[in-house]
Amino acid sequence: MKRNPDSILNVLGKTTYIDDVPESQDMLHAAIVPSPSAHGRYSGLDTSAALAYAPGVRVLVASDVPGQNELSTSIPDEPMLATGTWHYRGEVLALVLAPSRSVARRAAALIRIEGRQDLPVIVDPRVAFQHGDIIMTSRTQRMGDPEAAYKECDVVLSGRVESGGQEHVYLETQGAIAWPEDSGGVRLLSGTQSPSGVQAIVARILGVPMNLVEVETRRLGGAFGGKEDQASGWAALAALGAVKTGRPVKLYLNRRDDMTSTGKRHPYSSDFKIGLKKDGTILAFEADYYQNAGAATDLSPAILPRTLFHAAGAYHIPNVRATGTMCRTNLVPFTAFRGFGGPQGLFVIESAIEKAARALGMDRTDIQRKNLLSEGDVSHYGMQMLDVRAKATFDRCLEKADWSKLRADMAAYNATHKASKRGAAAFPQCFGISFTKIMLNQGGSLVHVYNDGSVSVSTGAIEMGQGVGRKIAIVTARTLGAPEPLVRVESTRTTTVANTVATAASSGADINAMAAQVACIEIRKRLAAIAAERLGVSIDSIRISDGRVSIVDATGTRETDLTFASLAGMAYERRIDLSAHGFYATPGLHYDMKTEQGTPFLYHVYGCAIVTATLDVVRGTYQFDDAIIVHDIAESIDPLVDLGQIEGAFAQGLGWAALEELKFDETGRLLADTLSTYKLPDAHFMPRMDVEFYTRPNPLVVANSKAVGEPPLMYGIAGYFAVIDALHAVHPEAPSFYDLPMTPEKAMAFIVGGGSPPAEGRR
Ligand code: LUZ
Ligand code: MOS
Repeated sequence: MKRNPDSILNVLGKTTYIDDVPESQDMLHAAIVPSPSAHGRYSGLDTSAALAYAPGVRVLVASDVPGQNELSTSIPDEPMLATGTWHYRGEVLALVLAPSRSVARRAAALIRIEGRQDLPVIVDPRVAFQHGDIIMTSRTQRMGDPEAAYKECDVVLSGRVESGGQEHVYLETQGAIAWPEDSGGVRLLSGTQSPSGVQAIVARILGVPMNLVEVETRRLGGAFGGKEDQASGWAALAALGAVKTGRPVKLYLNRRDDMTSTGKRHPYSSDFKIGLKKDGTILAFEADYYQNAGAATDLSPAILPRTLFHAAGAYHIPNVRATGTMCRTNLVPFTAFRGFGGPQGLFVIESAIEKAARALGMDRTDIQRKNLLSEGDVSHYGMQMLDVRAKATFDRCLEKADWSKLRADMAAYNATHKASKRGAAAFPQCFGISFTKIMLNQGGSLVHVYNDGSVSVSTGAIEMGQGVGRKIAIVTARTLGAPEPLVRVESTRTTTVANTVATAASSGADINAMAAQVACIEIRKRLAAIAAERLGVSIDSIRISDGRVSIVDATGTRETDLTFASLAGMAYERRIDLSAHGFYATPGLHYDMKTEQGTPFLYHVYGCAIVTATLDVVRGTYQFDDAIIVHDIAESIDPLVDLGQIEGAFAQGLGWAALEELKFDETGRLLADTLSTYKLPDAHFMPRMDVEFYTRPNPLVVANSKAVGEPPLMYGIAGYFAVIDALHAVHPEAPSFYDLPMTPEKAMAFIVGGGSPPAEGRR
């Protein structure tokens, strides 16, 4: 099996990131001055000590911004540099430039805030909601009539669900280098998922047209959504510095600044109500989601609908009401994170089903199975579900786990073991693929074939370790008929492919490999015409594959002397264009915001995970033993890349569900703001993983594939309920608690408290 070339260079330490770019003598280094509390007012900054600290120190504040001092792409509520108030801890008050990074940091620490007055702090989304502190208005999706349906139900249950945020912990922290240009604009190397997005913001900040700002991104050391919207501020600060000083400026956050000043996954607090028949059929479900949006709008208006779209999970529920509200708090603006509001919604419906299973005395998987989506079902947002793979993957997963036997074995184990208990849970998946904002579902490419037959392909896709470059190279080589080693995937640049969208929503390969394919089909046609003419056969009989040209007709297949490279040379001699631009816009998407009905997704990804856990009853600790995953990959473009995505996403999901604690105190201070205190999943934390691909082709997408980036993260939810299951072997009659992440502290509180839920109000 061939490997992703980037991964080999990564392992050898040869790939270059922004921090590896050689620094010129004249380069200035930037440090930020973060706000000291979560909410406050100030009259000014005393910069005298900072300026006197060393020669060449410069301090830039809001009044230095030549254009608009605004980072938001929706409601203008996010100044790049604060102007007299701050709304979360870590907001940038000033930018300090100096000839070295350490001087910049030390000078920044000498800046004094004048007339500081701290203001009341809200960290809890429900409190913000009570104060009317919300962003835009609440949104509600509905189908049927839950109120009426409850009357038909044998049990109706309600509950409260908390889910914590999550730090991205990309290996490479946020940063950018900006070079001033003689045009008055800048050239930037930016650690972003969205070079066009950064270009637009930088142009706005500088007050110049977009054509004076060029943004390049070679690759990222991880992003996970954290650099979808939030890379732009750091790039724009560097750009401001470059334009103000006429020198290159490098801004690279250290880990603590990054953890304090950049957004994370949204914490949610939610209420649900579920109604079922005795046999486990779900008739009605309602949910209210209080999204902790933080202090600025950011991507929250795109994330909230994804929560609503995933309210019913992988189930068909005839009566649904889902209401979501973005609540403004004094925490860092929360942002995109792999799953994008989907995991938060899915945890609520799975919690409701867990509660129902207890009330009905049923196996949770029986309720899950009974209510799974079927072909042609209409979702609560009015989309007809086609090519549904929910039952197929669920049944296969239970079969692989030998579920009945597993349950019997666990019951026997739990009956004979006092100090440890085992538990298991299944999680079925249904995740919608396409950006929730329809406009974003587009992409472009530029393909050059050089006259020696080597190929260069550019798209809007950003390689962040997920292997999108590898997939684009494979599709390009296949479509052109060029040998794969001759295809080079270029660095992503706004001057090469313009008006792109963030590499996000799992759709990086779907959109960009499609766009590359469109361009390659053009070039291939031109080359095939040359071959047909040279060989004196019809163009339809020309086959170009892996660099060789053959004739395929009724008489069979004949090899020829022509090669892909010789055709390229001939095209150049004949003055035939060897370049093409491709464009792809996802077809068939529409959505009516008034009725909250439509077809917002091109398709869905299905799958199922079963996770088992062993709980140490004395310590409250647990370990995950096995994870059996059957994942709807369709036809994999690169199985190794896809397996890596599934395993990595699952690890991240299990971390979110059962380990990582993003804790803020009442003053809005992030308690774990370094990697020594923020606990992450590692190889020891992870269970044995048995991943099976469900391979039914998906004709809607390039190479019959499916998007893979985000969906497997949600399998982590099975881990939460596996521990809950084990906890109930200790206190079978106690009610469950739905407060993610599971932690040993919570498990211990449940055990020693005789099954009372751990204290609330942590967020
Ligand atoms: N980003 C975005 C996303 O802008 N819209 C989306 O729907 C989305 N979904 C998942 C991840 N990022
Ligand atoms: Mo997004 S959460 O950047 O796919």
